[in-house]
Amino acid sequence: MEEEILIKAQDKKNKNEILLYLLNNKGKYVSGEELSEKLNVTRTAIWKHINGFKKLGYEIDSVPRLGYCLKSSPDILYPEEIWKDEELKFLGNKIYYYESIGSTNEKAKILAINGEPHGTLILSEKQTMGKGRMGRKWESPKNEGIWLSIILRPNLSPEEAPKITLVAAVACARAIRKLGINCAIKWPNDILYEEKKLAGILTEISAEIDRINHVIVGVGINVNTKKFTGELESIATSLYLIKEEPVDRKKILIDFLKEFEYFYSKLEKGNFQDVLKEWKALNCTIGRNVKIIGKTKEIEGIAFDIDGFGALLIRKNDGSVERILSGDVSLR
Ligand code: BT5
Repeated sequence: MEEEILIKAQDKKNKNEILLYLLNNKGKYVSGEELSEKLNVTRTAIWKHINGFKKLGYEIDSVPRLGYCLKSSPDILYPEEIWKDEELKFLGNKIYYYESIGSTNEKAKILAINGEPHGTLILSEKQTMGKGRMGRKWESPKNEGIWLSIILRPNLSPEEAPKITLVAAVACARAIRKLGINCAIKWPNDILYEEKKLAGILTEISAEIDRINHVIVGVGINVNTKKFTGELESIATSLYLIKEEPVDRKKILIDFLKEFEYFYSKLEKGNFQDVLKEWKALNCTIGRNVKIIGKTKEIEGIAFDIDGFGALLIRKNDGSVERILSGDVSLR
């Protein structure tokens, strides 16, 4: 049975100001009186909320006369952790946060059909049926990674949708590189480190012939996985395994969201060239001998460029050029 545990579904407008106040004053005592005056809430309400945060794993000291002091935050991707950063404009204005779910992409699809707005973010600590492309499985163990989906309602034609995968790949690679990890993008949807997969992207679209209804971008980043087993042992890696120490998931998540907004806004303004330029600077596919395994055929040759739609251009051994829109690439 697929378990679904929703912790919170909330608009940024209604964010929990008490938690934000504590987060912004971490390590300091704030009195109940101060909280109640500044935030216009009763002392009883504050007390109730504080107990709720403690249940989530926030370590909060309460000392008579001194007040409350947030000592440490749990390693969870709680929405207020994202909202405490004021920089995001549309991404995460609404957040669905799960402890467990089948697949964030599947949930996002339902929410998109129900009319949830552009930029809605679906996050889960764990996926029981995480999806890769073409019916493949994405391992998403609890608290070990970032498993998210974004609902987008872009003003693009359906054939431009692959551009969004490139935006997500650039954002993901840049967020990871901030840790000093020299990862690279493998066309179309992988983030690799030393040829091992660190993150994957699954873009799904709902469209009519000439119009996109919505796009769901799913991103999975292996953060603190200590060990991969079975098939994944030789092909997957995590930030923990690279850095040899635990990595703060909240920071990666926030960095990713900021980068995504930045490059997505380029796309929206018609500056896709800027995305492409960055993609090219971060990729490990162009210039390589590749084999593309498509649904119906295999193609071998040199990947020499991507075009203005994000399609991969391959020069085959006979000199002819193929334009690849989707498929699995193996680097030779
Ligand atoms: C992908 O597919 O790389 C897309 C992965 C997208 C996952 C996110 S998580 C949040 C959102 N909700 C979802 O349900 N999905 C998205 P693909 O290129 O088809 O790669 C899948 C293959 O990667 C599998 O067949 C495995 O070989 C391998 N794999 C599975 N789990 C992995 C992991 N955690 N890390 C690295 N490789 C993995």
